[in-house]
Amino acid sequence: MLVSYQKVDDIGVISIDNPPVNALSQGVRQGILDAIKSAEDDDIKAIVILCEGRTFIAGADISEFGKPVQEPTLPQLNTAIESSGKSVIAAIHGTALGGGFELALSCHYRCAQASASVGLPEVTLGLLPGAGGTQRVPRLIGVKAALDLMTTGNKAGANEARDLGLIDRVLKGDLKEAAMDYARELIAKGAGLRRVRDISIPATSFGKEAFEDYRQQLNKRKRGQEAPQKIVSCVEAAMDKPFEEGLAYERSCFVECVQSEQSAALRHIFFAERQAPKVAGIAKSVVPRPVQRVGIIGAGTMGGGIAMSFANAGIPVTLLDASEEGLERGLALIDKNYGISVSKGKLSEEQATEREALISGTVDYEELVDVDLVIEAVFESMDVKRQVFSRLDEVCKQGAILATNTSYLDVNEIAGSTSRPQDVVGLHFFSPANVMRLLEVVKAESTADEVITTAMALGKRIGKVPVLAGVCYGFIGNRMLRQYAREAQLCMIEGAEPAQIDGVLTNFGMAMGPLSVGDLAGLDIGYKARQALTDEQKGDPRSYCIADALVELGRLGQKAGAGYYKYDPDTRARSTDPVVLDVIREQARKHGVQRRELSDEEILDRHLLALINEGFRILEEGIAQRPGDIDVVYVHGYGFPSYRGGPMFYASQRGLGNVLGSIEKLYGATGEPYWAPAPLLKKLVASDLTLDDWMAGNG
Ligand code: 3H9
Repeated sequence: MLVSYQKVDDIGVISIDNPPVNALSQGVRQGILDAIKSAEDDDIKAIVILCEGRTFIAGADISEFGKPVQEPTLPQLNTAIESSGKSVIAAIHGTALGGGFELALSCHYRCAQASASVGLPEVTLGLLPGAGGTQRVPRLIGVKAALDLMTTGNKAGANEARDLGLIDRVLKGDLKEAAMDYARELIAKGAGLRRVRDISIPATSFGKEAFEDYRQQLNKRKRGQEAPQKIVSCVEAAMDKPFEEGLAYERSCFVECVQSEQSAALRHIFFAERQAPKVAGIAKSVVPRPVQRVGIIGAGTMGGGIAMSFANAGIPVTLLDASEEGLERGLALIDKNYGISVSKGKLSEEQATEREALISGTVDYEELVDVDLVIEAVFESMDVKRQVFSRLDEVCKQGAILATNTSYLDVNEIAGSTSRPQDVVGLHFFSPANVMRLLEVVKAESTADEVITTAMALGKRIGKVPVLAGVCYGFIGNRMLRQYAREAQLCMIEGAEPAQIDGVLTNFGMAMGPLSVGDLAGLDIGYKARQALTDEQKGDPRSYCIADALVELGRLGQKAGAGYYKYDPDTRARSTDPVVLDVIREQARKHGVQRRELSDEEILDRHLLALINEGFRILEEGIAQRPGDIDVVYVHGYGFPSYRGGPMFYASQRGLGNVLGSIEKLYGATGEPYWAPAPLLKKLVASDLTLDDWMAGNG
């Protein structure tokens, strides 16, 4: 039964049991409403609402959005709870989120276990709290704190929530017993009904100007997103309008959000992230190997970032470098990074010290005999990697997983340099590895299912979003990135300035434009990598000649104060540099390119279509398991705006026929083989199928 009601002495207990997270599906809403009605008629003095399983209600059932609304709606239920003539007490454990916390806010009292947390994360789904949250929270904690809570979507731990005024009591001991004691205490005190809707917000507490400032700040922090701005409007309504009118206004804004493309995109990403670690074809009986200690080879920026990711999750790490100096530099960088987290208030001194203590350094491979997993993050050269792996093969215990963080190299070949290819896997982290959430798990020909399962479980344990990729040059993300980066170079040589290209892509919502990314990463990296390639491998010289010319002028990017832009040495502010424009024109002349004006639309389309066309190839070749995996890769590894759902979702929204038509036009105009439409895209359009149809096996 989803909801049960039981009378215990003079208290009615409503218990919700809808695993895994007690989401408020229609059956749950109906069950609670029925139970409230039964309790009203019963001879009791108070009602306690609590949940079975691992958590209090984690929100509305997200999978119901976009489908016809079924009554009772959550706002209807919450009104019924708040209107109850008996005191209703929410007893929270785990996470009370979104609609779940709004239900608790409609109760007359809230208590929570110390380990619980509460929050209104709707904004992360392109929504706003639509069951009274925007009207009740400001009444409880004031306008500014309410805006911060709802526009960030951050959770507050029980103690913090009590200090803010969101909950009334932090409980000790067993949830049910402690909640019943609290209810008895309230009855004994004659505490009565305390309805949040009856609390008024002082009209002077946050003026019109303050709302305007807040909106502008949000425009910067949440550029392009609709829901955060609507949250501000709802909170403004909470101040200006009577409760019922505010609630009606909130409802209309919520309905607009649910129907928006942004919310559809964010909900897609929510489910895609959770789907990604699931690997088709691996039996449920395959269990992950235990991982208690990790080794990392290479104390550079990448190795250090990976070490921090594990230490942050409480997993001890042995960091190995070939030289004492390299090791010292690496450990010093880790120390500096933790120091920055402390100075920004993200970690306490104590937490930083604890985490740092989990990382020990060595130059001796023998110290890796006990590790359960070792991740190699050394220089990107097959010879060097082969040497490292054969050494690991000698020292590591049987059953240890040997992983490479390579971005491009053939994981099959790396696995072949060991006597245990079944234990070798790619674990491709993204820089900065302690921050970026994407983890590509690269399955080589011989990688054992158990190793993949372990990698997925471990990825989740350290807070990453693991995505399975097959072996090919660049796996999922970097293989697509090559196509995208090529278009940035070609748009430049054909007539666009770096600032136009970056501007078009950041206006679309990308975290950074492609040329700013190049300057940040350092232009010398690509340059060095190209030096190792033959002319044929390098491809069309127009797609790298400007970058090469800049490197040869010493313009290595931000670190040199100059790259595609020049950078102010003090503020790091970037500006257009006429020298670069000369270089671009000179290269265009050299390669016989007639420069012209490029429209913003053309620039945007070429970049996005390049990603999408390659995405379809990757899908058809089985390099990615599903379109949603590609989207997760782009959102979490490459700054693609989550509110656009990733390149494949964007393609579906735009219409595959339209996408194909645009790619065919580019192919017709350029004749370049990379613009030949991906066969899968053609096939789907020809048979009028969607990507979902294809995934369901109907292609
Ligand atoms: C809302 O409430 C709107 C209201 O304001 C207004 C309404 C009118 N619905 O994350 P996990 C599934 S908007 C449906 O791996 P964890 C999830 O897909 C909602 N399904 O577990 C997964 O399925 P599967 C506001 C949901 O322990 C399984 O549960 N609330 C929902 O790492 C386990 O999830 C939120 O945004 C849902 N609401 O984390 C909270 N939530 O096993 C969203 C989860 O098939 N949820 N599932 O892959 C979360 O943040 C995390 O799930 C939570 C648990 C922290 C609760």
